[in-house]
Amino acid sequence: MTDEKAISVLLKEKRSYPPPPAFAKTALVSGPGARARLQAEAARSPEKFWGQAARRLEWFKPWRKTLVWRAPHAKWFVGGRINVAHNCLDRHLDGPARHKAALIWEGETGETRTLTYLQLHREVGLFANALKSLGVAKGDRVAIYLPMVPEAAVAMLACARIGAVHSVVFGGFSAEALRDRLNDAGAKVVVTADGGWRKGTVVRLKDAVDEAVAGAPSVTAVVVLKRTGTDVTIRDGRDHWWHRLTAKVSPDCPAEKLDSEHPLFILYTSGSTGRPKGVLHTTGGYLVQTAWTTRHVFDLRETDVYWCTADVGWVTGHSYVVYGPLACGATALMYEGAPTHPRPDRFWEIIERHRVSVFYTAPTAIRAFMRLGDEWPAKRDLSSLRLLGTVGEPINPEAWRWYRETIGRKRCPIVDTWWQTETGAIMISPLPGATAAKPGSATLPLPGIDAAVVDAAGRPVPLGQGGYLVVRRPWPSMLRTIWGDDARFRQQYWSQIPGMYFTGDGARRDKDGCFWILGRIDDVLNVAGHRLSTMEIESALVGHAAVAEAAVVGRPDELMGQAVAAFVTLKGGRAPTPELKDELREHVAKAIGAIARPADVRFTDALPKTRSGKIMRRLLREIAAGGAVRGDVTTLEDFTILAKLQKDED
Ligand code: 7RM
Repeated sequence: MTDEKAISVLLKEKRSYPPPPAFAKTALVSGPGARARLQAEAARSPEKFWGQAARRLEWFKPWRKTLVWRAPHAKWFVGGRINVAHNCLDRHLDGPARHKAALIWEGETGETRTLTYLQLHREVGLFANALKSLGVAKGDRVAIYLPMVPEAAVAMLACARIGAVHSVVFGGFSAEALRDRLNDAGAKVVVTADGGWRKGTVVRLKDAVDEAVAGAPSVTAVVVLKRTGTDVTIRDGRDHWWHRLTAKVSPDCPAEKLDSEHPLFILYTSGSTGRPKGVLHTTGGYLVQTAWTTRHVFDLRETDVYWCTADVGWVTGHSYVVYGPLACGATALMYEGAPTHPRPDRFWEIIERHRVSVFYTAPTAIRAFMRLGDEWPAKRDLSSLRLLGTVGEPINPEAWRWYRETIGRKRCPIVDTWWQTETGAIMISPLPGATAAKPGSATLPLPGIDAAVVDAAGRPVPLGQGGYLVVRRPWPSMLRTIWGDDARFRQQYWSQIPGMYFTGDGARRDKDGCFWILGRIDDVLNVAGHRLSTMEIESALVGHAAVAEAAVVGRPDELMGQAVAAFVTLKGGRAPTPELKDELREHVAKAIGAIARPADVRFTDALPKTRSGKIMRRLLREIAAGGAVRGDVTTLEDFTILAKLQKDED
């Protein structure tokens, strides 16, 4: 890139886009002054601010104290009693939302289903009683391994209704990954389907469940939804068809009056070790912040058709497909299948067909659509859109502008929302009627959120300088612990920077105080917005009989943000063949899931290590990226390895 070009890119990146006046005029929070006032008010007393937000929900019993903070453990709305399903469903039945569409679903094969709040309420009541009939009680763990069908939301809400703790496992995870999660959570019941549709073929979910449950002794029952009509084996006494089970029970199931801190769900996420962590979220605080952020970040209206494209297997699906929108009484769209099936304009077709007005997706999807060409969105009527959002990874300014111009047709503000599985809800984001957007920046922490960029000692770094992204005060939807491993919770998030929650991300702030996320600084990869641990992939690789040692790093990928690059040394006598490379790729896909399949596998005689035996990851990252190795390599044990690694470029 010439200097001139580089400078113009920089200048362009610095351009800011104020809210379109027509949008700002009617927005919930309108103009930068309004946000600043809200922000200042919340900073003076975060507890008062969140208390006000909580009063928009229906509590069976009011809380005594808004926050009890014994670092690193927070309790929000202490003494309060509340039920998430009651707030997402029953609360809307007395008003005009009673017969409003709660969920509009479209299957990959083209069928659509609409469930009104009243209808969804009934389905949830039925399934809650079905769970009870299997012996599920308050506090029991229920695993949900379903495709993107309305029943996924029904199963989650049914758990919430009776106080069972759900653990949704993404349908793309392998049987082995599912088994590990069942065991870690001690799941009593698994809810699954015969199969799900993906790119025109059936994903055989029930087979994976059978394999997983064979190694998960805590599971006493499996509920199977008939979705694809695929042949499955039904084990007598253990397996139950969803439709048979719900035919035998009443739809009336009272919502349990749960303590505000009652566990709502466990969601496994990758950390910097090989074992996934069960992030635990609880009831009151989680719902308060997901509801507040859904309403304000998406400037949600009664009349919106809101579509978040995330799978319910990820936290975005929990907070912004199911709980946030339903708590707000919104109409949420849910789509089962692949974004480009059967044609590259499937998403735009869905927006056109259902008149979607708020659309929330991942940068990796945006980049993929960008590549497919403007003719696909151009053919569709996207005039219903009024707001766009992104989540999951940093968005490159080029994709941001494409999104704004080609999808938003320059009318729609874009909200770039930063948050994590652990934070439960959006933390840093524009408010679309108030904050000027900058392509690539999530802009400002939301009111009531004390995010900062600090050095290793916890001191704020000057504007413009990179540092660690931390949160200094507790927030309502924060994770409460790691399921079954509070020591890891303390160690992972609260020990690196004294007295603060460490996010694992690096960031810097510009002169306006806007946050620019620089990406993970731990051993976590972000592939197409999905979190993967390098260690987890390494341990899968060394689980293969031919592998002696493995090191996994991320390398930049234009489409997916990052791609998995593996360096492998083989056991004596094993030949480094192309077939073995493919075998190792498949091995990882089987152990974890297709998303973890390495893009590159390189065989090497040895891995570059420091004298103390640490794998030199920075060096491997540079090799994987294809660039020359720069910087200090004086601690490298064997320089010849470096030369060999760089030569092997196939
Ligand atoms: C919601 C979600 C969390 C990690 C996080 C970041 C990255 C997420 C953004 C982002 C830049 C964003 N949960 N990340 N959102 N980076 N800009 N707007 O993605 O637990 O799966 O991942 O994702 O690194 O730490 S997650």
